[in-house]
Amino acid sequence: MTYARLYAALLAVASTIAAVQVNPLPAPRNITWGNSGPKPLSDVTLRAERDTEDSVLTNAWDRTWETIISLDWTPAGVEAPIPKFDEFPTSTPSASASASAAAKRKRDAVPLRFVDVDVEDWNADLQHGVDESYTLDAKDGSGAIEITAKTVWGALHAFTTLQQLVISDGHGRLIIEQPVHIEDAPLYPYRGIMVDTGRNFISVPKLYEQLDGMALSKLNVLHWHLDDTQSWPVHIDAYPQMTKDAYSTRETYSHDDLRNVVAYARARAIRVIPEVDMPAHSASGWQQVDPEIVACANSWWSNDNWPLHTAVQPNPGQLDIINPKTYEVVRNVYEELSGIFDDNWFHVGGDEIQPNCYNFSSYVTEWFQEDPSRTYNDLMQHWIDTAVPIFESVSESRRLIMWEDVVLNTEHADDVPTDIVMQSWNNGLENIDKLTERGYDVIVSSSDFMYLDCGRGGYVTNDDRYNVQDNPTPDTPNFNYGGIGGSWCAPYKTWQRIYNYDFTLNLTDAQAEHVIGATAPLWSEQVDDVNVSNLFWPRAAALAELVWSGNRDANGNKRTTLFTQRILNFREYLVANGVMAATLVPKYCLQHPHACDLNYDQTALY
Ligand SMILES: *[C@@H]1O[C@H](CO)[C@@H](O)[C@H](O)[C@H]1NC(C)=O
Ligand SMILES: *[C@@H]1O[C@H](CO)[C@@H](O)[C@H](O)[C@H]1NC(C)=O
Ligand SMILES: *[C@@H]1O[C@H](CO)[C@@H](O)[C@H](O)[C@H]1NC(C)=O
Ligand SMILES: CC(=O)N[C@H]1CO[C@H](CO)[C@@H](O)[C@@H]1O
Repeated sequence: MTYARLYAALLAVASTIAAVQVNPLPAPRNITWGNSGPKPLSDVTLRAERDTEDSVLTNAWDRTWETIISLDWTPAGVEAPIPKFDEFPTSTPSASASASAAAKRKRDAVPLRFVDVDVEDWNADLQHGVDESYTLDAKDGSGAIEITAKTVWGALHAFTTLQQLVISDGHGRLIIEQPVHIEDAPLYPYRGIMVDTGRNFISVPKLYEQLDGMALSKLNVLHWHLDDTQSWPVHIDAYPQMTKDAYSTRETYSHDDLRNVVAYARARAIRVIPEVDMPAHSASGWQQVDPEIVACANSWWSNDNWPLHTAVQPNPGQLDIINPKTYEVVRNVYEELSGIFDDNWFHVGGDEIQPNCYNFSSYVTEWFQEDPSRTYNDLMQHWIDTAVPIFESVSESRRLIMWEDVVLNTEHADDVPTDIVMQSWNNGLENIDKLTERGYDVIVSSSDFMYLDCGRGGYVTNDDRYNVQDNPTPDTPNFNYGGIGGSWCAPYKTWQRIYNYDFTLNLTDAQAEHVIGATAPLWSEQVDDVNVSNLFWPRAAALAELVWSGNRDANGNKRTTLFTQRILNFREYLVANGVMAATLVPKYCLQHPHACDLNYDQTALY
């Protein structure tokens, strides 16, 4: 018998073997369903030792219950554990037997009226490594859903799990389908997505929408790439002229906007880690303070004559590493932003230095002339030695993140402190291996697996490579067919690509300890409010499960087959919650589990 047929048969007799229609995403580390029948809910009230009006917990519960009531959710597809052959019932129970069983269940079903939340440490701050574990019980005979958590942040995760467990029974009643016991905690403490508001502006309401999706999928870090060469959208009191390089006066963030995003995120157990990318990817904003602190802003970026290129994309610009004024401005901007973003961590960029750019700086060219033995590695070391003390000075608990380029690229610095966290985006496993080998903590963002902007063509204009009329065969690919189509990191990364990434493969245990999590970046050259949600979701949810509970079952086998219905349902749930997630399949595939699989053999990915 095939699994597909098992599924069909399973549905027919679902009640007898406690199959359930829902499983939350991310899958909890340990979820145990009972089989005594549905548990109805009615006006569930929060009971906690501290449930004051303004508490994070109370607000979160109010949101959760409000969502449960207003959605009255019915999942479209069925997720059920694939039964073992010997567990599979061979005949349907007789009508009278199932009728009397149903009657008994109805008698026994005590409605759940309370959610009791027991938090061990009410004061634990939302910072890296805070305990996010929780347990959740909806038991027989008890009138309360019981949640225990070490911290408020763990309790919030319990709520987003609970929210996905409660469904409509189709007759105006909310139920949890079976008694359930959950023990849950994340595999990795750092689980993020990266939004880029430098290439295009993203409005505050759209940022909230991303945070809603993150909360539902238990992602806990919004990495906010604030600016880039193209625009500077952030108001800075010290230099109000910087936002002359915003796209418009409306496409800016006030301090209140920034604080509101941080507060909205925190209320949902999400940290916001800002990035000011330095010293490369810098022109807009900075040049308004003093054009002398930016090199090559007015050069031709020159990808058409690559040996002379000053940037990897238009428009060029890098902070002048030798001009002392640079550090005064960097300090003032960084300190002001550190007062708004209260996370202990801050991302200070460090990627993609282009040597040619500094030919346009008299400070740098004279510095090289002073001592002909100096190299670009020395120049980057000068940046590290001068800028890092500024970055570390704001507080004792400040920890920095940089892109891996600063230690791995040709123009690397030779001595980068190993307490700086490295975000790895090139060469997949190879760079993760190199960085962890050298003792750096690593955030995985491998572009071949996790870049959500890839595979949508190029954006640079007047590109003659698109002016091709032939129709090549697979053996003679060109730029447009079988080639990269102008996207340097093509193709598009599908949810299956993301979910199956084993990013600690072949690392030693000691190296694997240095991998603290992953972030899926969405660079926004071709992204703004119109499609930001569509590109993040639901693919970010594949990452969310990968870093929360992994992509394997208890036996170490890939569980992508089971994840299919989870992510298809979750996409519907995101949309219902106002997160405009992309369509993954014809809805037929959602409603007919596994009918759209490539392989008839359901174990293909096991
Ligand atoms: C999952 O929870 C059940 C019930 O508490 C327990 O018996 C089982 O050992 C747990 N499994 C794992 C893998 O922790
Ligand atoms: C920058 O200077 C270097 C060294 O003099 C030279 O090799 C390179 O071609 C110059 N680049 C540009 C864009 O002028
Ligand atoms: C991992 O290690 C195995 C065994 O040494 C090797 O065959 C495989 O190619 C490695 N995989 C990668 C991606 O490095
Ligand atoms: C207006 C626009 O460009 N929308 C696109 C945003 O990205 C998604 C996903 O690639 C496309 O489907 C939209 O057409």
